[in-house]
This record gives sequence, structure tokens and C-alpha cells, in this order.
Amino acid sequence: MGLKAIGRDAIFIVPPSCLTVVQGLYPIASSQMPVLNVTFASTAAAATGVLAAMRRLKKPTQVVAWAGDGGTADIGLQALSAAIERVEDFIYICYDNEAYMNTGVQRSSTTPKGVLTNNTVQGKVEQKKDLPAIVAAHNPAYVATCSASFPLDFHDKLLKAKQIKGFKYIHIHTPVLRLGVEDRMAIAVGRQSVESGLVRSL
Ligand SMILES: Cc1ncc(C[n+]2csc(CCOP(=O)(O)OP(=O)(O)O)c2C)c(N)n1
Ligand SMILES: [Mg+2]
Repeated sequence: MGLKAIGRDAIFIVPPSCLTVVQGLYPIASSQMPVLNVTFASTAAAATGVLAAMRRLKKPTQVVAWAGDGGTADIGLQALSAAIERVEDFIYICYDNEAYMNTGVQRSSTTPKGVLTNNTVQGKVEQKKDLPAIVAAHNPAYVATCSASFPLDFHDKLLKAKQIKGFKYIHIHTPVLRLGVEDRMAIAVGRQSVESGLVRSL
């Protein structure tokens, strides 16, 4: 849905995550789009560099950083904060599956309180970091929260972000397997998270 909204003239910046696995290996990336794989800490800085190169080449190519919750809320937060403060003109998407999934379900700072992961076996003690609020405190051009359980809403928010100049941030709640929750329940859990008010979709 994201690729459909973004269109063909785009470059993606992706740190280590499940998304790296989905996209596959060069030159046969499943996204069929240019993707730059970067280190965790450098996602927003790398996007800034690609954006500067595109500006220099006078190309309107859309630069999109797309990272997980660990890559955004934890390891990539400094570079993200700096890019927003510099008013870089790219879209940053964080898909929040609420854990370090690619390495086998370990807690991140966006894992909600009480959730079971492989290193919070009695349930996480600390509360979920409110990343969209942290980003909003930087006062960027656009901040949106949405859920993978409402894909058309995500699509429309991306279309809107594309029209806006400046820094755009979209946070997608993407609940998948947790210990104790079956895969087939993921979409229902996502829907109920929004409808109960546990997760914002604004
Ligand atoms: C500096 C560094 N530390 C640790 C890793 C190992 N690693 C690869 S993917 C990953 C989890 C990423 O979690 P998240 O950003 O939430 O994405 P998800 O896997 O959930 O899609 C980790 C810890 C790494 N690649 N680089
Ligand atoms: Mg994750």
C-alpha cells in the first residue's frame, strides 16, 4: 500500500529490520525500487545525504526512510531528531511492530507495558515510548499515526505527506506475532488497538 501511494520515482533508505528481509537482495529486490540499506543509527542522516544528491542532480525523486520501531525509537532517534530540526524534505515512516522482531522478538522502547517478549518473559515492566509525541514536539510539517489494520488510511496519509514540503513523519502501528498472540489475530489486534483508543490513528 505504501509503495502504491509513493509511486515509482522514489528511493528508500532502510536500516536492519524485517523490511530488509522482505525486500531481498540486490539486484532482484522485491520492491523493484532503489533501496539503500544503511546502519541503524544513520537512517535519517543517510536520507539527508540522498536528498542532497537528488537536489544537486535537480531530480524530484521522493526520498523515503522506512524503519522499524527499534531502528527509530531506540538506535536511530538521534539522527531522526537532527533531520527534523534541519527541516529535511523527506518522508520518514516507522512501522511499529512493538519489538525487535527480526532478531527473534526482543523488547524495544515501544513495546507496551505488560507485553511478553523473549527478554520480558514476565511481561515488560516499563511503559511504551510515545514516539509520535516526541516527533510532534519537534514541530515538523506533518505527523500522522495510523495502523496496518486500516491500510487505506495509511495510503491516504502518505498521499497527503507527498504534497507537503518539509519533514513528514508517519507512524504505523503494525502488531504481529508476540508471545501469546497468534499470527492470524494480528489484523484483529490492530483494529481493536485503534478502536479501544490504546493506539492513536490521527
Ligand atoms: C548496530 C546493530 N545492532 C544490532 C543489530 C541486529 N539487528 C538486526 S535487525 C534488529 C531488530 C530491529 O528491530 P526493529 O527496528 O523494530 O525492526 P523489526 O525487526 O521489528 O522489523 C537488530 C537488533 C544490527 N544489525 N546492528
Ligand atoms: Mg520492530
